[in-house]
Amino acid sequence: MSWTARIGAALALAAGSAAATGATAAVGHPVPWQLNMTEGASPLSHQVYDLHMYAFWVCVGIGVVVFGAMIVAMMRFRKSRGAVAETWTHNVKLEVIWTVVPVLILIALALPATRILINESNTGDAGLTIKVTGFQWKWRYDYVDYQGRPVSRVGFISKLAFNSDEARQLDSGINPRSLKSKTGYDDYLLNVNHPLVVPTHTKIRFVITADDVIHGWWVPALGWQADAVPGLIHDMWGEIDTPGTYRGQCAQLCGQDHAYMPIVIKAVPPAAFQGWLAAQESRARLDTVARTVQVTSVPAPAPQG
Ligand SMILES: [Cu+2]
Repeated sequence: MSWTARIGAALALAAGSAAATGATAAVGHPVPWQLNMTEGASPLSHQVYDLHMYAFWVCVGIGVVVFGAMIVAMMRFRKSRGAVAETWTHNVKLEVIWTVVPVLILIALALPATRILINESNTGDAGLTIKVTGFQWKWRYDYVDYQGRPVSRVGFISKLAFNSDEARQLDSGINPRSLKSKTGYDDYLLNVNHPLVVPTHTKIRFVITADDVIHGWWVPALGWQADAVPGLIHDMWGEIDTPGTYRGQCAQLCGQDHAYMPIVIKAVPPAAFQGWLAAQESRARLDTVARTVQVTSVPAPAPQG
């Protein structure tokens, strides 16, 4: 294959992977050899992505100007072309320009970034509130309220899926590559026993804390990462547009099994979520009734004397 054909093939491959990236980035999943960040699946992550692209093009502009000036200086003003160096050492006008221009660039970058930071902390008017608690080495999710009404005792521990946990043990004899989902997706160390179920098209307020050490709750598709600190509450929000599975990890080094506490969010349409939540609430109610019956049916001690 000639060089031009090789370059053409490489460009075609790059264009193909860019197209694939564009298609999958819309639902927040990275693809192999992806070069850019994912767009994520929440209004906040879209804003973060747009800011990233804006900052990227500002950097490209600065790069073109700086390297362009260097190349022009090297080509036109070199000794072999008879250039003679100037002898002045200060130029007030030039110094004002190279101070003011970077300040203006920094302000132009800081303004949209600040706008997004303010938007990130606006957790008001949420349709669903979920409390996220980090433990060594698992997560607990408690549903606090939904559509303005308190949720009654719906909460669970979400930890590494049993098959991954089994395979990761020393001398387990299980090939991690054999752990594939039904769709053929390699999900070793990525799945949990109970995913966090959330409705789509609903503003979700996450209140994030920890019970032992500092963890970090990070789902890239939501566009942010929040530290989970014992004794502190951080609140953030997300709103997922597309039903699907979104994955994340603990983002603070929290101990020996830090790498084994993945996060899985399952986003379903609101009607399906309501059904799921009602089933969880009635199960919690039945559980309470069963415990009460157990306690009250314990035979009273025989009278003495
Ligand atoms: Cu952790």
